[in-house]
Amino acid sequence: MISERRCNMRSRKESDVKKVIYYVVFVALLMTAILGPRSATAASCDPEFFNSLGLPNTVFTTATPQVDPIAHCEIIGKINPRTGVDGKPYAIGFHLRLPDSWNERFYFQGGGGTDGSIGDAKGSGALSKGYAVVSTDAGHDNTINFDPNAGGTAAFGIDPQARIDYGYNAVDQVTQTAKTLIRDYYGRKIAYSYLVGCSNGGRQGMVASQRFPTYFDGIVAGAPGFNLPRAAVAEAWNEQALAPLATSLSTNGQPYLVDTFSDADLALAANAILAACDALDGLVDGIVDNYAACKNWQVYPQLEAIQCTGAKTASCLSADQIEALKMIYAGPENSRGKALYTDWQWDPGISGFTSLRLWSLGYPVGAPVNTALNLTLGGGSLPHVFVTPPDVTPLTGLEAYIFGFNFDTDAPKIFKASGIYTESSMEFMTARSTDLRRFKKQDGKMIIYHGNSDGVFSPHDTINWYKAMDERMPGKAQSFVRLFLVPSMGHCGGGPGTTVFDAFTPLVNWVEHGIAPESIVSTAPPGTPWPGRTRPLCPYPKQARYIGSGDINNAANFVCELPHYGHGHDFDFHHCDD
Ligand SMILES: [Ca+2]
Repeated sequence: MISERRCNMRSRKESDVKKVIYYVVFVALLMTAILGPRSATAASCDPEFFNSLGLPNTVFTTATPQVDPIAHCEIIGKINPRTGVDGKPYAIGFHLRLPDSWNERFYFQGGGGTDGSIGDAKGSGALSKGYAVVSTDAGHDNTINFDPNAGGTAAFGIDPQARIDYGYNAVDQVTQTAKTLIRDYYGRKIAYSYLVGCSNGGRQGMVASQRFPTYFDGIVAGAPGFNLPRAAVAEAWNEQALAPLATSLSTNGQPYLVDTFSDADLALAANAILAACDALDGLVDGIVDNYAACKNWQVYPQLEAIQCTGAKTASCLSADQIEALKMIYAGPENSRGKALYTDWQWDPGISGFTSLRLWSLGYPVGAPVNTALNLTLGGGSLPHVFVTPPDVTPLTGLEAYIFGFNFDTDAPKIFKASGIYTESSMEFMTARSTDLRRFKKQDGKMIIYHGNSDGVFSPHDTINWYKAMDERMPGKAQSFVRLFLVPSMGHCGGGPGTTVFDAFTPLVNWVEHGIAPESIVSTAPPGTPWPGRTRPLCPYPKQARYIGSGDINNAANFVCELPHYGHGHDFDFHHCDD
């Protein structure tokens, strides 16, 4: 607008007058910003000040000056305190930190799992850089709402409002409240707003981009559980695929899964996948960069090559183990063969802790206790939060619930609404819309990342959504949303790959300086076969490819380019189409 006005100026004199006016207005605004009415002093960091703002249905329990890691005001409060249908108190708790040296930016720190704790509100270092950071329990408190007779920390799913708060309303309420508090505290506008999260926090990011597209300028959505109820069905599928391998019972009298695959067995599977797919990207380096080409027809023969011909030994997998892997990677289906989620990516990260070990198998704790998150976290959330009405189950019955979950009669309950539960979990939990026009229109930018060996959310589900969104937008997804697949990475981190990277700084550069991320450098941490190795992560559908010379442990010798498909096979994944 200013440049248009400049073009229309008729005389030098008028131009000079306007310059003076602009200068005076600019100085006045500057002085207001510096000296003007602002309450940003440590003296106002007390609950009375925040209560005096008169925010409806909001109670402040704490406002305390803090000095660690930098000087700031720490605020803890509750929105909409109320009594749930189970007679227990509920509220949307939040934790806000307002640094004395504020950089005029707002950072929403995404939650994780089924939430229930207010988080540290330090934003993985963002607070130290001057960001005002908020985190939230998403509408329930694990110390209050825990019920051993109703799924433990998943008991909040009995309360319809707590479901909706968890699904999307907490993101809405906490963002609005935090933004108001920040503006009132500093007496200044927020220059940029960000949401950064992984897993359920990544889901919150996608929820924000679709339901509240004007709230954030930039979003990092890691391993987003944007289709979580379907993924929860897949969790049950995996456990039932593994159950026949169990040779003993858990303390709850159910198949004990921890030893159905040893770590050595998972390494055998990883080596079979490497044998099938490592070289497809042009470089044998222990990483499958051309994941698009790594499919069943490549991997099955290599798995069958390591099948035991006699008794199980350390150097072979049993036929039942291989069958279970094929079932898991194909994804859940009902008895009519209809896919209920999606299939998964064959990737050597299968041997990493945050893949099958953490989610489907579990890890040993001494006693025969099933520790797989699919049986504990998923065991609580599937019956209490995702099916409607909730199937109230005591903690000791969660394993039996998952092993008995029926893919014909129980799986459809994630689409059901009934009685006081007016929204199905596929409504209140998901962020599957491909229409991101409003987010794009207000210049929103989003970076999504996803590990190819994620143990709970399939990278194919995220890829399928991205492809559909790109078609809908149409073909303009790259201009505002970029998806980075991370070879060998499990859920939100971990795995034998270059799994350490910073997605937030590239997002800020994109939002504030218009520099779109063409690649993100990642590093292999200690514990991987090549600590210190660096690689570019590439925006889908591009993949990292070696230039043919130079150190293969240096990202500088790789470029991001479109995959070499080869063999005439397309890149469409098997997926559900409800
Ligand atoms: Ca390779």
